[in-house]
Amino acid sequence: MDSKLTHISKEISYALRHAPWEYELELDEQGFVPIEQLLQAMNEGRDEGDAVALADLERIVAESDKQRHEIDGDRIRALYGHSVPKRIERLAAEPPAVLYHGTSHEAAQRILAEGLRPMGRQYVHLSCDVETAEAVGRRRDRSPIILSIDTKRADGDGVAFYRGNDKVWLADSIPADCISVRKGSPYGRPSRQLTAEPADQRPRIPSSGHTARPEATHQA
Ligand code: HQG
Repeated sequence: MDSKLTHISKEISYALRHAPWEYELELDEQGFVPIEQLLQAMNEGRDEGDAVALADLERIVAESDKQRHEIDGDRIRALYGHSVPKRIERLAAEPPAVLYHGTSHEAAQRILAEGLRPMGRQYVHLSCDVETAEAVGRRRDRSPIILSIDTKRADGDGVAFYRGNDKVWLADSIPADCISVRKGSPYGRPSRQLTAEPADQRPRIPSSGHTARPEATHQA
């Protein structure tokens, strides 16, 4: 995907995950907004040559490295990552027996003690495979800790799981007794921690007439 589409993708994630009000958008219960309204808001203050078109959104959905957004008829939504106060409704579903979570040494120590929490987002984000979890964790740590989640045990504890996309599952929280270390040593010498920011601490910088900016963590 070229850099123009990557930039647009980050702005769509920002609008649909974190700040729809900055675009005068209102997410419906499932997080959808009318495509027409999104395009209109994104094109406000943009030069004509830089205008975002429906074809750009379609290419982003088709060509992105991750399934971040979904188009359904004349609507579009973010599939995961939300931090907006209004909770996006999701149907509980049965996850694979084991899911993974990639994180920093420092966070892993806390997670093993107190469980996984959604922090700045609406849900905890889990990966279907170790490779995806590694990529998520590398946003914060050059040599991330990979945690395994025993989803059957979590189910026994009353935890509901929700499907984000083919590789991402969501949960409200995960108790510590369902989590084990799959890879790495959380108490070993931490590698240099990187600086991906939690969803609630993202600074704003101007972009295309809005106060929006691409997410620090998105496609980084
Ligand atoms: C950590 C990106 C201390 C957690 C990614 C993580 C993903 C705790 C951070 C998606 C904790 C939250 C989401 C606890 C959790 N104590 N730290 N009890 N519980 N944490 O960004 O999962 O590219 O909100 O380990 O690839 O890293 O933007 O969640 O480090 O799919 O599409 O708190 O965002 O996708 O950070 O990433 P985040 P995440 P995109």
